Amino acid sequence: FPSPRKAYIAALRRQVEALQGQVGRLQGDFLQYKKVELFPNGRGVGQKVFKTAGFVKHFYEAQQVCAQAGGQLPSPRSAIEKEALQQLVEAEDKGAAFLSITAFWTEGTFTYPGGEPLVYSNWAPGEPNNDGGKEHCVEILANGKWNDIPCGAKRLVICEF
Ligand code: 291
Ligand code: CA
Repeated sequence: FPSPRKAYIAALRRQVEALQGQVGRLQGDFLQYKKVELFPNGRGVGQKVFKTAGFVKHFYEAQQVCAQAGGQLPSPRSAIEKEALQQLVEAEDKGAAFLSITAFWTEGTFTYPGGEPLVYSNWAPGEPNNDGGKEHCVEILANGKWNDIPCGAKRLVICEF
């Protein structure tokens, strides 16, 4: 007969093997639902997911839409994140989309919502130009370039999760 200690270890081993099987199946199921969820209006980049709402709103309403969904407006922090957003803008074909980035606190200085300085930008040539002295929000165009615009303009809503 196995000693109580050996029997205990054997039981633990069976439990670990069962857990490994369960985690493996969960990973497979999760990958499947990720694909389903991102088709056709979402893009996953690392831990981030961008998803378009499919409609246009003023900046403040767009901000609320994303916050209510538990997300926020997009803060692309690298070229790869910018490209994912660009793909969504192109695919949706409803014109440019809002970014989270604004120049509310310091005219001419664009920041993330918390006020942190930008770690990445992709301004179109000559932008930001604060046209008319009232462009404190930012759009990403179908070519991926950024332009400052009035926050009262209506743009495609994409949220970041
Ligand atoms: C021109 C440029 C931009 C400016 C834009 C605004 C957009 O780009 O002068 O710097 O931000 O016009 O007129 O304003 C609104 N309300 O959309 C046009 C194309 C990007
Ligand atoms: Ca501008």
